[in-house]
Amino acid sequence: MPRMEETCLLLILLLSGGLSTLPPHSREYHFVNQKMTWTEAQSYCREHFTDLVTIYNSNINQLLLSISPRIDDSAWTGLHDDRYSWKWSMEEKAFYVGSTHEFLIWANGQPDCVNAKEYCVALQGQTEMNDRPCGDSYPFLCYNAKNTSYILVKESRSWSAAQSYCRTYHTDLTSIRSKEEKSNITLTLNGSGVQYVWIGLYRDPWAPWSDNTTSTFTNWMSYPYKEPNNYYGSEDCAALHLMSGVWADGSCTGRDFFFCFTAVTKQTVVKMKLQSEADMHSTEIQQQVSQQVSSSVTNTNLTQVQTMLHVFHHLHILSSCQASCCQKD
Ligand SMILES: [Ca+2]
Ligand SMILES: [Ca+2]
Repeated sequence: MPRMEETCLLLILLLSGGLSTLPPHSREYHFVNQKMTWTEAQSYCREHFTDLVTIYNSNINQLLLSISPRIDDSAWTGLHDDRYSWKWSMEEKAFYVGSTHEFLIWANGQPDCVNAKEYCVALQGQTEMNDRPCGDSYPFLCYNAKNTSYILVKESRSWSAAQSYCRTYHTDLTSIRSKEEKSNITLTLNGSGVQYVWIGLYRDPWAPWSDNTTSTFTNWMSYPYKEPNNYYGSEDCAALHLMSGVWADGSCTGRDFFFCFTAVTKQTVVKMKLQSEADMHSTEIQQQVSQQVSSSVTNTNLTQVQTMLHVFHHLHILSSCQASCCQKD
């Protein structure tokens, strides 16, 4: 008795990755030949592409040079420095310290990030805050949570050495999170004569990038100027020099060309050939097969991947079982 004819089905699955799982190489880069402020450039990139560029390594830096003109001018990157992105040492999470605050008061003109080097906060004149170079040595204020006390250590140390001391002998460098805490600290400092005293406020400079990712790669100019230098006092955005590819901080309100990127959705194509004695021309059978394949794919290690199956658009019923396709044995 002749065997029932086998039909074969070719399934092509397109698996599309979510944006957050994409490595940097699946991005497309764009040079925008218009001059805008950093904020305008950011809006433009977000509207027309994905965001301002993040530079993860020297290859991307080179790539940006290769798509832009060699002129003595600069283009914004997604790198910026947020002067209000402070954290308390004790909590290590973001704490917004705006320009005005009930009990945290910045001294006149602060935070000014002189020479792009001031990323730790000291109380100045015992009451007002000033961002200072973390390597400077000052007396410091520890907090002891066991007996809710504030301890002034008059021996001068760098901010991180002061932090280690407080963490070893007490709880941490002090926070100032309420009016009460502020008055206790004022009492502790009263009559001590200290000019600057470290508290627990600090920040990570130049992080994150506009698209909210972080990159440890930097390519700051080292000669003739050592950048970033905050030379004009409000240089919180980073531009790439189009001749040399090195970076410099500049005023965010200045107008520059800029680089955007587009996140490219990664697609993995999986081809499957199925053979069966069932009638593959039957829509019902096709649906069953498709459902089974879908569930087996989504249950595997591709759970991180947003799985989209376009099975039926790419479903080809092979006219006959060619040797290369479905021969048994
Ligand atoms: Ca300062
Ligand atoms: Ca500069």
